[in-house]
Amino acid sequence: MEENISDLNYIKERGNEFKKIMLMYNCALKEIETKIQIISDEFQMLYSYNPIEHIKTRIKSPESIIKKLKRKEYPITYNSLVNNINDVAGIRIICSFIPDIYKMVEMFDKSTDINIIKKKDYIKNPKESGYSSYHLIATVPVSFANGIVDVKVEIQIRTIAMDFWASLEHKIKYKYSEELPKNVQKELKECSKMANKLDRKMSKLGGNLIEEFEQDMANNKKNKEQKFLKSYIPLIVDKITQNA
Ligand code: 0O2
Repeated sequence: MEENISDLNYIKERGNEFKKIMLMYNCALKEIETKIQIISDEFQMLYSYNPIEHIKTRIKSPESIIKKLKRKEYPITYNSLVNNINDVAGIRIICSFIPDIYKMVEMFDKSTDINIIKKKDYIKNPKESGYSSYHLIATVPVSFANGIVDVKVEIQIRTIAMDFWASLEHKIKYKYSEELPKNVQKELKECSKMANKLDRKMSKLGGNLIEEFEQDMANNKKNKEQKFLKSYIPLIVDKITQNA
């Protein structure tokens, strides 16, 4: 019989297993944060344009984990926590413009050390509440003394306007112990539409920035290839002719 962890005091005081699981998620967050920080630094250096405004990480609190397991009617055990809760470790990437979000997703798709297992596009299909963001569930390999473990991390990618709406809506929701009153829900949905309108307008204005950045990217790649051809190919050709 698996250990039931619904007693919060028990896991806080005696839950050694819980601490080990949380350590695993903490390490995964550090790994992924470093990888994203490198992408961000590289963008800044190569293209003088960085689609990332800022990054936030968080580990879900024990209270929140147990609440989610209960809400989704999953068993309240360690196994169930690891298998059913995808966002114990969460990283939020705040981008400047909407197209930047899709650029980031493209980059994650190409990454060989971050494995995407699920994608949810709440920008094209916002949630009933008005929430919009792009969610990725990924695994990152983390090296421990006993071997490598693939740990799940939720990556939320959104613009400043989407983040503004989600953060404030979260706070407003907290004010009410029960479900939000219908009129508040309606107003929040209205606010989400306004934020979306602002986002699209700003993205339209920033469109040239993105095009310039893409052009830079293409030129940079071309320059690098030309540099490689100019400096290394003659050496290789020399070597081949010497050996002939
Ligand atoms: P908190 O407080 O952020 O920890 P899954 O099992 O992954 O398929 P899940 O996790 O239920 O399903 O799905 P979802 O809805 O894709 O992602 C949940 C997370 O997105 C939430 O985590 C929030 O962070 C965010 N989110 C989703 N809907 C809303 C919303 O209407 N308003 C706000 N502000 N955030 C939202 P948690 O665990 O619910 O909360």
